Amino acid sequence: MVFCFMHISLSFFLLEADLYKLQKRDEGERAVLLFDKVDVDHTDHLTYNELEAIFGLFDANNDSTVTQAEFLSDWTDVYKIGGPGEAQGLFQRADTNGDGVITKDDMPAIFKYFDMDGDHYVDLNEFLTQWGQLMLFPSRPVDIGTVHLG
Ligand SMILES: [Ca+2]
Ligand SMILES: [Ca+2]
Ligand SMILES: [Ca+2]
Repeated sequence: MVFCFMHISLSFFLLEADLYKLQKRDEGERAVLLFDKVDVDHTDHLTYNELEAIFGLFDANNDSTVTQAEFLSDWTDVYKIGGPGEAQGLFQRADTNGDGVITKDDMPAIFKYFDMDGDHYVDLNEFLTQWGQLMLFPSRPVDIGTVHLG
């Protein structure tokens, strides 16, 4: 009985560890997939409109406004990019004017963040570099208990 319990715990632990490794390994790949999804003309750089389309992916009801609930549910359930704490931190970063939603008004600052050399294109290197920075420092620590979905 005890052995059985230990075995189940160990299996669970290994599964968790595998999932964690998978997530870590796929982080860069996920970013590339996201990039490719919106780089519709396959020029390996994103224009302003193409970068904006990334945020369109999270606008579930197509009202041109990405709410925190839409962002969290797409981030964790639809695209399975990461966990809710990370998503909440990123949402706060992306809501550059702090009005509680991501809209076209936030895009100029977001584009400027990604376009490191200011040539009005976000190339794959810039995208991966800045995306990695966001993942390393997803905003200030957040209290997951304050996340209310739906
Ligand atoms: Ca929406
Ligand atoms: Ca905003
Ligand atoms: Ca650039």
